[in-house]
Amino acid sequence: MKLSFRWFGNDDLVTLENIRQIPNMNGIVSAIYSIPVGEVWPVEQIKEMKQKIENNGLNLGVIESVPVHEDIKLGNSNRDQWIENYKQTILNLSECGIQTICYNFMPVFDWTRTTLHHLNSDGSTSLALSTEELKKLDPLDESLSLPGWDESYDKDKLKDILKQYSTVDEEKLWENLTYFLEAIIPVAEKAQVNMAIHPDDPPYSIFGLPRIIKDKESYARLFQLSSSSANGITFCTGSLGANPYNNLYEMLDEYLSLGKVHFMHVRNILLHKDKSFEETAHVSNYGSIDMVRILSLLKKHQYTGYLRPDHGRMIFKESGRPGYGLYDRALGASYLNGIWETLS
Ligand SMILES: [Mn+2]
Repeated sequence: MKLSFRWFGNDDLVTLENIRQIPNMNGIVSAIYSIPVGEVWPVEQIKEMKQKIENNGLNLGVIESVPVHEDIKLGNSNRDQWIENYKQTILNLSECGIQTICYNFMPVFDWTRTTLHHLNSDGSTSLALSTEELKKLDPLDESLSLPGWDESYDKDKLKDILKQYSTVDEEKLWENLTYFLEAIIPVAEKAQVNMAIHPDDPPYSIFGLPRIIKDKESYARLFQLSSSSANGITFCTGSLGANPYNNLYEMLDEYLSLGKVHFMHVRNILLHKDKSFEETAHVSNYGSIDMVRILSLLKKHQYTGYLRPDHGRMIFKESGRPGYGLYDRALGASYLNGIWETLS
């Protein structure tokens, strides 16, 4: 297991100088955020980012994410051009030594919460999702904006895209994912790049939009699409753990044995009866996920890929990007280091 940390580039308040001081921190997980979704990532820009990270004694381990253009997810007639661009980006990343690309296939909205500032009893704040609140949320409400949502859509554009999705059900979305993977997996395989699809977060339909990467059945179907190891996954404990029917340990055990796990996101959530949850400290007894069991499985299968502490709480009066402060993610990393050392 190689420990890594998400970094949002030069604008991130969390600096590489700080990240490198976290014990055993080896890799950086990042992306080029200035490139519009769907455009090719130029080699020069990838090299520049990589160099900056290496100058700080770290490695660019994983790209998270290369976003998939909405036309591909919708199966629109112009998708082939976006897919050609995506292939070129895979080749360019490969040329720069990148071996793992995280991506997702969630329509319109990326991860979704109902609050970014849930107040915990110790005074820290964290991201949370209330299923009751979620029912009341209207994505077309002018005043509503949550990070994780693509800010590049104005409300009219959003209205238009949601309308386009009215004819896309789960089956159609599977068809569109199949079309995409049939095009890109052979290219990734040849370039020795592992594609690692991230599960939907939360792992069920929201706002009437289809969501398909969410449970055991989804993964069985995904793996059937291509047996290539380039067709792999990002196993995210927090996302998959938000569905109480997902047995994380059985799933992880199986997918590791299949060689499908290329990247690990490790965080804890406290899951309630109605499927509402709060993101907690990484430590097992704060939430619903047994971290020792998760890391034991990685140890059992001699997992050599990257793992990152996922979202953290906001603690020590830190302000910044919700879920992505320095302090709680550093505490999470240290905790995971401790488990790993014990297992070793
Ligand atoms: Mn995740």
